[in-house]
Amino acid sequence: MNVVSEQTFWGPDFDALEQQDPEIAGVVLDELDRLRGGLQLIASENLTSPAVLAALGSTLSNKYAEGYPARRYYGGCHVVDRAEEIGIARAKELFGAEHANLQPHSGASANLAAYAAFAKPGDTVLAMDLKQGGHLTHGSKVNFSGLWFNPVSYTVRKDSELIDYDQVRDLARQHRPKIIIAGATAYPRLIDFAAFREIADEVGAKLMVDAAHFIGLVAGKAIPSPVPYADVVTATTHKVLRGPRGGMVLCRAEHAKAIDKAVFPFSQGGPLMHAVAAKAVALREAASAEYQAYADQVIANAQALAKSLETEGMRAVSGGTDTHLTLLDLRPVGVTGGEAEARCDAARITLNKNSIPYDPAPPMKPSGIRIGSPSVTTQGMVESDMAEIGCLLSRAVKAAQGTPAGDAELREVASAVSALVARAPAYPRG
Ligand code: DSN
Repeated sequence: MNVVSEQTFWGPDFDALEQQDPEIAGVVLDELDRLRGGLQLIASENLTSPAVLAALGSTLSNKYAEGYPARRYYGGCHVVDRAEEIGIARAKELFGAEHANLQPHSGASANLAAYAAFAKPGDTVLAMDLKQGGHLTHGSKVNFSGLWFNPVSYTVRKDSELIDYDQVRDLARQHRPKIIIAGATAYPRLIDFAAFREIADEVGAKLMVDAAHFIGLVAGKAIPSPVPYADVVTATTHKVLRGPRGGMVLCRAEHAKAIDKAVFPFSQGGPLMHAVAAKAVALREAASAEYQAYADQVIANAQALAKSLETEGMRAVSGGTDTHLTLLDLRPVGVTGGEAEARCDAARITLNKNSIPYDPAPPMKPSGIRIGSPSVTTQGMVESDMAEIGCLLSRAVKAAQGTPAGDAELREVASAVSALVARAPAYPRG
């Protein structure tokens, strides 16, 4: 990572924040300490560059710019237009896409826009079951996707824990969905986009790939791209891609108008121009040779970590990973996902509990954890560090928290974590 001084890092006005609002300045600094002091293994998080943070903390936040470049509902947009034009051009170039929209505030907003472009309330949408690794916006009953549309869910196979493409085809033939969604939040393996395209074509559905998790690996040319196969690719910009929190849509030229209208004015008002500019910065970074090496290392690290945890007795769902994330079944070590999350938290290892496919336990008390390598790889860690992390994580997961011996063990793991991150810190001090 780039080395930066505290001053550069937070912009020239951090002093002003400290003077005017010490409470919030304290939150900002405490969060920086938290990032620096522990291991961030949440698969959907990353550590953005100082350049991305600078764009986010800029006066571009002030500007109302409803509409699109050169077609705005407000005056004075000629400067922010440049940020959006540059960002769109970079996204199209990086992903080989015919059209890009950088305005979605989040991945969920990008998905809402894709639904709005291709379906009407009541239409059928075929997507992966949330309990098996899908997303809330893939048809959950508590989300617009399940309330306004008719969701049909596909699953993974019980034996291999891989997507059951035969079942996807059968369900598509039976239900004739308007949209088929490929993509997940807890699926560690590559997705066969060509197979999904074939099924979508057979039933006349649009193919939407929700690439939120893995778009950064696509940007780094570390895994195959869904862009040639999909009508629309939705994504977040803050996961492996390492940009600001936000969303993005890539699509074929024939869908450009429908997608743009579905983002604004259908589902959003003014775009967040500071975030759009920060997305442009991240897209430039992602086009570099350095980022490509990063994307390869993210996968190598995820695989090394999965292997190390399997040696410690945990079971990697589907037998491993091809991506940045691993889903671990903790039943072989007799610990619940919630217990593991709490124990790791106490040891300064941040991860999340997660359901595993066909989990016999309820979603709030799932049997697994999900871990990812994007943040530790940004810190410059490599496979040998993953072996050490695997060992520490395993000690934390197995520590009987609440007993004197267990709590002592967690304290020991926490200090070993501190020593490890001191060698490859997040946001190194200048
Ligand atoms: N919350 C994201 C994740 O952690 O995967 C998905 O929206």
